[in-house]
Formats: sequence, C-alpha cells, structure tokens
Amino acid sequence: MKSSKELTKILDLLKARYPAEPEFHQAVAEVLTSIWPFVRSNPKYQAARIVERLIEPERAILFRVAWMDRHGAVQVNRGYRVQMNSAIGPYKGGLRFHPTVTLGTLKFLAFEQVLKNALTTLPLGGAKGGSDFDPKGKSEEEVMRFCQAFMSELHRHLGDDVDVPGGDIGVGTREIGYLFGQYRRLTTEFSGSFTGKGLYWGGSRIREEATGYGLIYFVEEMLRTRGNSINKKVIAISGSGNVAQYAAERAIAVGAKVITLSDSDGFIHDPDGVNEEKLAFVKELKNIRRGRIKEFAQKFKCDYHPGKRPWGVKCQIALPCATQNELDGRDADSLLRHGCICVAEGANMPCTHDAISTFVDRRILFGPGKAANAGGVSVGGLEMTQNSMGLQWTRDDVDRRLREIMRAIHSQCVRFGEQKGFVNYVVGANIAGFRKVAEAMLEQGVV
Ligand code: NDP
Ligand code: 2IT
Repeated sequence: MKSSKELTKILDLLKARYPAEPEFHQAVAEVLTSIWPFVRSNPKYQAARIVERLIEPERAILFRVAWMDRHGAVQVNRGYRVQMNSAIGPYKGGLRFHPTVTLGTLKFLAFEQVLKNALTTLPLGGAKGGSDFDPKGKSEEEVMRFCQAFMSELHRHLGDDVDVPGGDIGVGTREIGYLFGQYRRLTTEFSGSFTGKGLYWGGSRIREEATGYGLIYFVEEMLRTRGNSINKKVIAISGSGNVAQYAAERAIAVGAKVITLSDSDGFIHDPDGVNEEKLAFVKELKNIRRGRIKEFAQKFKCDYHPGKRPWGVKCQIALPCATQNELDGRDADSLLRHGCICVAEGANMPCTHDAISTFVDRRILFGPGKAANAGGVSVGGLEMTQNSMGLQWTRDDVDRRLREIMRAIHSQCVRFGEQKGFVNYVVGANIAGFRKVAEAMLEQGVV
C-alpha cells in the first residue's frame, strides 16, 4: 500500500525517538500502513492527532525487582507495565516473564493489545507488562519469591477499574496465583484485579482454553467464507504452551490432524497426528514437569528437528502459537509451496512483514493475531464481569459467549477489510480496532 509523506514522518520520528525498540516500530508500521487510507479519509483524526497520541503510552512504569535465589544470592531483574490506552476501558493485558523482555517488546504488545481489546466488543483499554525474569530452571519457591517481589511494586498501579493484568508467555495459573496472593496481602482486599485466576478464587471457566479455542473458532469462520471447513485438515502448530495446547485440543476435537508442536529448542513432526492421549502427555510435560518437547518424540517415536521451526512441513493450515517473528518470508513461501490455504496467528506478531505480504498478495486466508488470538483477553474480560457480579458462569455459558465474540470479531474484519471479493483481515482488524478507540478519544477531548 502506498504510504504518504505524513505517515513516513510519523514513523521516522518514532524511530528517532525510540531507536532501541525495533519490535514496536514493526507493530506500529504494520498498523499505520494498513489504516492510512482510512485515516486520510477522516481529517478529524489527523486534526486531533489521534495517531500520534495512540503510539505514545499514557504511562510506562519501570521498576527494580530484587529477590533472593535458592543459593542465597541476590538477583536483580527489571519490571515493567506499559499502560498504553484507556479510552474505552481500564487497562487490560498480560504479563510476560521471559529473558528477552524489554520496554520495546512490551510497547509493541501493549499497542497491539489496545486494538485487539477494542475488537473484543468489551470495554477494555490496553496494557502489557512483565519482566526479563526467566522462569526456566527456577524452583517453585524461586518463582513464588520473584512474583512477590514483582508485585511489591506493581500492586500500586493496579485495581478493578484501573489496570487488570492477565497471563502471557511464562505467566500461567501458577504465577497468577502467587501474584494475586501478594496483591491481596499488600492491599488487604479481595478484588478482581487479575484474570486467569484459579477456579476456586474468582477465576472463569474456559479462561485457560480461551486463546487456543478462540483461535480455532476464528479459523472456522475464515474457512466458512470460502465454503470450506476444518474437518480433516492437516495443521502445523508452533509452540507447546498455553495457546498451542488448547488450539491443538480444539482442532483435534473438530476432526483436524495436528502434526507439529515446538518449543524454543526444536519441533516434533508426528505424521499420524497428535491425539488426545498424546496431548495429555504434552500438558503434563509442559505444565507440571516443565520438560522439553523433544521428550514427545522419544515417547511416541516420531521425528524431532532440533533448532528448527515447523514451517517446512506439508500442511493446509499453519498456526504460529509461540512468539513474535517466528515465521518469515521464506517460511511463508515454503508453506504456500506445500499447499497451505490458511494461516492464523495464535501468538502476537509471529509473522514478519514479508510473510504477511506474501500471504495477502497470494490471497490465502490470513488471520492477524489481534483478531485471531483475542479469545484469551475476551474471556479475561468475561472473568471481570463475573467478578463484579459475584457469579461464576458454567463452561457452556462462557464457551458460548467466547464463540459469539470470535464471530463478532470476524464480522468486523469482513466489514472493514472486504476488498473486491477478498477479505483483507489485516486491514479489517486494524481499521475496526482503530476506529473504536479513535472515536472514544475524539469524544473525550485532548487528554
Ligand atoms: P507459554 O509460556 O505458555 O508458551 C510459550 C511457548 O512458546 C512455549 O512452547 C515456548 O517454548 C515457546 N517460545 C517462547 N518464546 C520463544 C522463543 N523466543 N522462541 C521460540 N519459542 C518460544 O505462552 P503462551 O502460550 O501463553 O503464549 C504464546 C504466544 O501467544 C505469545 O506470543 C503470547 O503473547 C500469545 N498470546 C497469549 C495469550 C494467552 O492468553 N496466554 C493470549 C493471546 C496471545 P519454551 O518453553 O522453550 O520457551
Ligand atoms: O496477548 C494477549 O491478549 C494476552 N496475553 C491475554 C491478556 C489478558 O489480559 O488476558
């Protein structure tokens, strides 16, 4: 898409101001390029400098996290919370614990979250936080102590109507438990200001499953636009964490064949397909024993490819569910050569700019993360609703609402992304999300 001088100026200024944040530049460039014709056709947005305001966090909190490891040595990590935009609701977004986390990573994630949350139909602003703490190889006690040290600062900035974190890479039910426990101790209140909580203490049914299930619901909607279905499709999935596990679970349940899973060391290729029994092994391996995916290949006698990603295998659907920039232009070419008809992002920004252009140019179904993986934060929003009502809905109830939300997100993508019989989901998701936040910002004045 042709970009204008004003757009180039905004992007150049962003890079000059924040030179060390390449992932943030990437996310902003992707969004602004795709919405620019829409922004230009609405001079009110330019007059109010909505775009310039949208790419500047409302607030970014940076703090030291000092804690003592199991050997009695003092460790110092960096903690962050980027509160990006609260025009349509309190800040909401996950916490990520991973050694690669920087302020730039969290700004890209918070920016994506603002638009994603706007798509969910729920009143949620956008934020992201976390730390460069590496949970790998840490004992249970070390993880608990780290979470407590992290919350000793972060608790001041949270609250039901202020900011409500959830999980992300390295932060699951275990970590949310320790974080919430410390929050409760420090504030002396039991409030809903976390999502992904345990089922006995305010959690929602289906939250754990939500991102993966929602991803498959979205894929089903996309396939339906072409009179196709997921039944019997061969699917390559990357990652083996929360999103990957439940995407696989749902895909298997609707008759698809999942042939790959991965972690940061390599991927397994199981041409017979991962069935329920094998998936139960993955859950136990990853969520309880915290082992490596290589063990799957040993146990079920299939191929393991160390140091590789799964995009060279023959599949019809590819679901990147691990991390950002894990699928590049060459991977995209390889997937297309092998007959791939649909790619949907379970992770945030897993596809590079080149990969996305390849998919869109070749007019295959491509579902961007802010639409396709919005199921997780949506059920996070439903958890907030249940907490404020003092109720807990049934599994069927939450699942039905999740399906409705994914369908509504899909419709918004179609409404704003339809281009002569082709749905450009990137354009559709970006315009639909942007429009909602931009209108709210306009109506609330210059703040
Ligand atoms: P988990 O921590 O549960 O799992 C992450 C998985 O991705 C693991 O298999 C991990 O392997 C792999 N991974 C992480 N970092 C890298 C890396 N740098 N290179 C290769 N593999 C990597 O996280 P989630 O499943 O929750 O999150 C996965 C993705 O989905 C992220 O992009 C996240 O932002 C996104 N997401 C998550 C949501 C949620 O509700 N949890 C909601 C929406 C999006 P290893 O164990 O070796 O590190
Ligand atoms: O990227 C995401 O949408 C998430 N990690 C979920 C955030 C949340 O607050 O549940």
